[in-house]
Amino acid sequence: MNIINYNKTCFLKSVSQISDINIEYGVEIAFIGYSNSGKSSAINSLTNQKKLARSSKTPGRTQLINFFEVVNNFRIVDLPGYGYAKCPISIKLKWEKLIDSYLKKRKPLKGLVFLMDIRNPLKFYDKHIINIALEKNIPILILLTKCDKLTSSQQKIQFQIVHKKLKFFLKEFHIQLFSSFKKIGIKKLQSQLNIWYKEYG
Ligand SMILES: Nc1nc2c(ncn2[C@@H]2O[C@H](COP(=O)(O)OP(=O)(O)O)[C@@H](O)[C@H]2O)c(=O)[nH]1
Ligand SMILES: [Mg+2]
Repeated sequence: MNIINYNKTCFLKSVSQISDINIEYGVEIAFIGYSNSGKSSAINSLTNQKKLARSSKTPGRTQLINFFEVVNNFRIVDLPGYGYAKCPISIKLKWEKLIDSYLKKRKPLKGLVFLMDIRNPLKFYDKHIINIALEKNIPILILLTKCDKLTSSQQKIQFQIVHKKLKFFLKEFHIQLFSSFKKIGIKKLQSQLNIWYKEYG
């Protein structure tokens, strides 16, 4: 398989429930994390496009599951950000159910890119997601996002802390400092996606 060109990624469709997805073939890698953790920015950086996944200063705007096609048979998926404090509990529960059912039922799902703000990693719902990934044996790449907000020594300390905590939960995982603003960690993100696609595609 040739190296994948992520720049040609295009929008495929959005759904508000998983029964609306009518594609059952190929390989899917989902981007997951708290609302405002930097998912849309990471997808835009990965694909070298400014507005492919909408990035917003208002948390909680992405309320749908968004599918993008990288190449034929290979998709990336922007899951709704969880945990937006200001939204009504009924909407929160709906999102969480949507995310849970996607993770538990979706057959093409072969890997998770798990985004956490480096200043505030491993929050309550993150642990819930890690447990589902464990249960379903879904491989994980953790991105410690917005690392440009910390000095390089603070970055190293946070990296070690998160690494140590995750080793407690997970036998195998990948972890990377990441910044969409400073273009840090994008090569690692691309190479991990290449590996997953090659392995399952
Ligand atoms: N400092 C910094 N801010 C970022 C970075 N990536 C995203 N942001 C900001 O964080 C906010 C949320 O980003 P977004 O990509 O929309 O997050 P999403 O809700 O997870 O999709 C926006 O205001 C972005 O400008 C980054 O690498 N560094
Ligand atoms: Mg978003």
